[in-house]
This record gives sequence, structure tokens and C-alpha cells, in this order.
Amino acid sequence: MRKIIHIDMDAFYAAVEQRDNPSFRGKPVVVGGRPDSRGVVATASYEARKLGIHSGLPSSKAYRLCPSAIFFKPRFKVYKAVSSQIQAIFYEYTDLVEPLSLDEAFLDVTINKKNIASATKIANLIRREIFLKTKLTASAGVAANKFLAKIASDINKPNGIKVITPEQADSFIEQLPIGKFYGIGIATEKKMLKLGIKLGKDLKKQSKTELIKNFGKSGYFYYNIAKGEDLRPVSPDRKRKSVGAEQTFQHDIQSIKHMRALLNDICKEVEKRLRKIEAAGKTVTLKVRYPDFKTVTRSFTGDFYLNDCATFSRITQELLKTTEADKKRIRLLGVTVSNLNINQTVLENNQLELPI
Ligand code: DCP
Ligand code: MG
Repeated sequence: MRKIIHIDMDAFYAAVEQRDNPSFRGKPVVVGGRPDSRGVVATASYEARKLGIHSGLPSSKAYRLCPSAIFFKPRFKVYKAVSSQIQAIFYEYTDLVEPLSLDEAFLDVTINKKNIASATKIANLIRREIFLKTKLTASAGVAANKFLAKIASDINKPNGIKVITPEQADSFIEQLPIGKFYGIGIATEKKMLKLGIKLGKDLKKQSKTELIKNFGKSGYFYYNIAKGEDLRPVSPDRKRKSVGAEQTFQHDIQSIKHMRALLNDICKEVEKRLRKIEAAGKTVTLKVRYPDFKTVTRSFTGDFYLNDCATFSRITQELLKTTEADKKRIRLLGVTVSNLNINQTVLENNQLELPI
């Protein structure tokens, strides 16, 4: 049996700002775009969350919800420095560390450098050390796999810990609303609710065949997690080489105008994913698949690091002209950005399909 810990910092960017500006502790703090801009909230302090402010909300709306909130521009350099500090703490216990972003990581402590048998004890030692070194709080989830550990770390946030023992796993999953499942996004949640799958126990009742019929390959994954089974290893040190998004269309696309619009949507998603990991890249690759599954790629490499949708859109529209898009219909479009200006470890999700 494995011992997995998921650690996640509390209100990360906002907590750093409150730490460095003590007069704003205990007050609603928003980090992200200015309230008078078209930007969005990156995160909000727990005081601001009580008023309905959350990540992804337009900053203008956050301002309307709480005009007295203090808005901060993100200081990525500082957040990255804290991230290095907490990672150094993780490595004191194990080399099996898999960061998902600046503020969270999985650790496999089944065998660990300090020979501590209790994963709960390790998680609490790590949380204490994080606080001593950074003056910031973290929450932890402890379980026998990544799926459960990730969900657990959210339960007693902020500054909390939740252990899900193998004995508790079944009843925990049965009562879990489908939207809380790690790996089930909003689009899948909606689809499941339509099918009457509301809680883990409803998912558990589904046969493998039924799930695969409704959700394709992901059906296997849903089938297993409903039973609390997740064999994915904690994979350390995955160097991210590219960021991309692609979409297979329900019907093959014929009109060039329509292709351009879809391409633009995909570029938007690529921009979003790059921003999430604060990356930019010099190479843009367009992938086109025709109805007969023949797949071609076209690339462009520039002199500068790029990270915005408008530029990606312009480049990929040009690249599209060098394919047979005007003669054939198209089954799939994809855009990938590589030659990145970062080399950080992140979750293996760079080619997730877009929700249609
Ligand atoms: N972030 C962002 N845009 C999002 C989500 C998050 O820029 N849509 C940034 C800001 C967060 C950081 O990533 O501080 C970590 O994300 P989390 O989802 O872990 O959120 P927080 O750490 O802010 O809060 P929580 O206490 O819920 O973990
Ligand atoms: Mg966090």
C-alpha cells in the first residue's frame, strides 16, 4: 500500500501579499487584474471569498462585490521563490515529488528519507516547516493514492489536514458530489448530472461498458476512481516541453471561416494554459487531421517568446493556408507552443481535449 501526500498552499498569491503587507491581514485581498481593467482574479484571500470573490472572476465584478477589497498585481518572482522554498522542504523527505503548479505537489512517502512510518506525521511536519520558513500556511491530504489525496487536501482548508484511510475510502467516495472528483471537469460534470450521476455512489453503479460508451477512454478512469482505485505513480521531475490544446470535432469542418473561428478558440485556450504556468514559447505548431485520419503539422519559429492568443491565431491562420484545409474537410485542429522559456515540472495535462 502506498502513502501519498498532496500539499497545497492556502490562498497562495493572496497569502503572500498579506504576509508582505501586514496591515492587510484579515482583510479582503484580491490578486489579479486591476478592478478597472478587463482582467480576472487570480486568487482572493479567504476574507474576500466569503463575499463571493474567486479565481477567474472578472476583476470588475470582484470590485462590485467588495469595493473596499485591496487589489494587488501578481508578483510572480516572489511566488516562484516561495515555491522553491517549499519544494526544498518536500525533498528533505522524498525524491518522489510531483509538482502540479507553484503551490501544490504530490509526494510519495511510502519509503522516505527520514524513515517515518506515519504519512500523517510527515504531512504535519512539512506544514510546520513551511510555516516556519515562509510564514505561510498549507493544507494537506493524506491517502493511499493521488486521486484521494488531492481531494482530501481541499477538505479542511485553510491550514488543515485530512486523512482518508483505506477503510474510509469507500464511504467517502460514495458521498462525494461528482463535481468534486479530481479529473472530472465542468463539462463532464454537466453530462454526468444529465445522466443522473450526482454522487460517487451513482458513478459506482455504472458499468464499465456504459461509462466507456458515454465518455470514451476516460470511462475507464471514472470506473476505477469510483472504486477508489488510482494506480498512477507520483512521477517526479517531468520537464514540460510544450503546452497545447486540440479539439476533435463532432462533425468534420468544411468552411475555412469556421476553421478560423475554431482555431481562434483553441489559441485562446493555449494562451490560458501558458499563463497558468507563466510560460511563453518561440515555436508554434499547427496540427491538422483530415477525415481519413491523415495528420499533418506545420510549425513556425520566431525570434521572440510568444504567449498571446492574437499572435497564435495570426500565425496558425497563415500555417493553415499551407495545408489542404481549403480542399479537404477537417476532423481535428490542434495548436502547440514549444521552445518554452521555462523548464518546470507540471502535471501531465498538456494535451487535454477541449470540452466541446
Ligand atoms: N491561480 C490563477 N488562476 C486560477 C487559479 C489559480 O492564477 N484560475 C493562481 C493563484 C493561486 C495559485 O494559482 O494563488 C494557486 O491556485 P490554487 O487553486 O491552489 O488556489 P489558492 O492557493 O489561491 O487557494 P486555495 O486555498 O483554495 O488552494
Ligand atoms: Mg492553493
